[in-house]
Amino acid sequence: MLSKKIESALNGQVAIEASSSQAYLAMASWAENQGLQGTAAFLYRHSDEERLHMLKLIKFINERGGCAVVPALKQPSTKYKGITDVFQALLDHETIVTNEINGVVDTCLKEKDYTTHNFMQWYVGEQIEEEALARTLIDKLNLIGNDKGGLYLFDRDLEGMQGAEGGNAKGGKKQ
Ligand code: OFO
Repeated sequence: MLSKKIESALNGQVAIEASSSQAYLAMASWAENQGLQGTAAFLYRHSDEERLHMLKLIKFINERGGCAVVPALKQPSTKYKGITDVFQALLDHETIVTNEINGVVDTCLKEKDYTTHNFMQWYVGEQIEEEALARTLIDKLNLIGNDKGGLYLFDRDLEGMQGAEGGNAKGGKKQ
């Protein structure tokens, strides 16, 4: 059975994963309207992954005798200066998510809830990969600069690139 503190910390995390999914959906739609089809496909997949992160939490809360709360969501930003701005916003968001996850883990230790602590380790690992992936993509965009040919190839590469869950920071498959 979850303590009220843990239940509320986990529900906070449900809201954060939902907001990640919504933010990346908005980024995907922006990219699609810019003609960046590969980037859009990557971000649509990323948005779907975040929804799965949220679902995983909802199921865990309910299975452990808590009550999961499906949150209301704020409208995410719809305007970006360019593609680098999109991935910088994504990295900034993930950095916040990492801090929040660390906060949940800390609450688990304080409450001596080792089952939830164990469950949260999956999210800890996921954050390392997501941040690394975002940094790699920003590095590539900085290398490309204003080179339109480079941007074309970047966008094409992203078409088939898995998110952090399906690949590593270089875009390859997890072993
Ligand atoms: Fe759920 O990993 Fe990003 O936010």
